[in-house]
Amino acid sequence: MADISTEIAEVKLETCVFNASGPKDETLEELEVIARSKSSAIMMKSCTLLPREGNPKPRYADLEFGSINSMGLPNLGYRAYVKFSKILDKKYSKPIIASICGMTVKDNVTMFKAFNDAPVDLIEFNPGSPNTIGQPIIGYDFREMNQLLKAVSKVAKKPFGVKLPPYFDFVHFEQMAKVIKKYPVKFVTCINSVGNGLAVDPITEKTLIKPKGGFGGIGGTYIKFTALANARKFYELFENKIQVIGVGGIFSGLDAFEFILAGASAIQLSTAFMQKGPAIFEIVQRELKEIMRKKGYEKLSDFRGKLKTLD
Ligand code: RRO
Repeated sequence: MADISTEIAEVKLETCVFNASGPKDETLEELEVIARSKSSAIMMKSCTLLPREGNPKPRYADLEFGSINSMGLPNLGYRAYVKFSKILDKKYSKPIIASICGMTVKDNVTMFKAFNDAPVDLIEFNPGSPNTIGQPIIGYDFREMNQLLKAVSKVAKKPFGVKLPPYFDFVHFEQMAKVIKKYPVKFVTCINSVGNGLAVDPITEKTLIKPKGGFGGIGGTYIKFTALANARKFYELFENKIQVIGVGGIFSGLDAFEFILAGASAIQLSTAFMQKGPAIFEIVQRELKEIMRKKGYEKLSDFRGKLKTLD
């Protein structure tokens, strides 16, 4: 049987497939569903200093080939996730990942410090949701990213990575990579949803979601090629010194295979988990093993990053 285990920042994962921050990972009940599934880690919802209700509903909609959301960062506040990590750590043996998404530099520093003393294995720093009303997507502001990474790097004791928005221009990839390389960032997660799409219902002539005039982050198959490009580009720019986790439009083992070929060390399921439920983790893992068996690959490093180009 093919071995699809991996390591992120030296944390061992039984398989390379786990849940993305966002869908169905806000409450302890939801996190326990993930803990009992085949997800190889328990990723928690991005948290803020104080609990947030999030944006008005409806704020998520399934689309033919994906999803649109403008959740607005609903979460129970970081103290709840510190507490949940202790409960999950006692009950289950899987790595636990906190996702931090503070509104200010100070909030982020406070939360990084708090998770230093919690039984989380990794931290995924999400510097700015695409849907927080009145807040820009921080990942597009390279100066602000530099300030944030400088501040959190000073206090972080757990290995951490950065969840990035999609980039579309080679210059932007290079600028972001240059900032990230200055700090002890262990991995990047590519990509967050593609910000500010618009989905309409032609019958009712209304937008599908309520917040922000109907604008929201697009996920699922629509964004797979953008996600693959981002995973590939950062893999090339980081030359194996900083790992890449792929997320965006992965529904099958074949999708997962493509991301690993592009250079990803692990992959996350977001819209697929939202739409298909916890059984999807095992399906993707089984399909990936089957593809590897047919191709004669025994482990991920046999093909990871080895995408061929036509020149
Ligand atoms: O909660 C959200 O609206 C949200 C977040 Br924090 C994020 O990082 N990405 C997204 O698509 N939605």
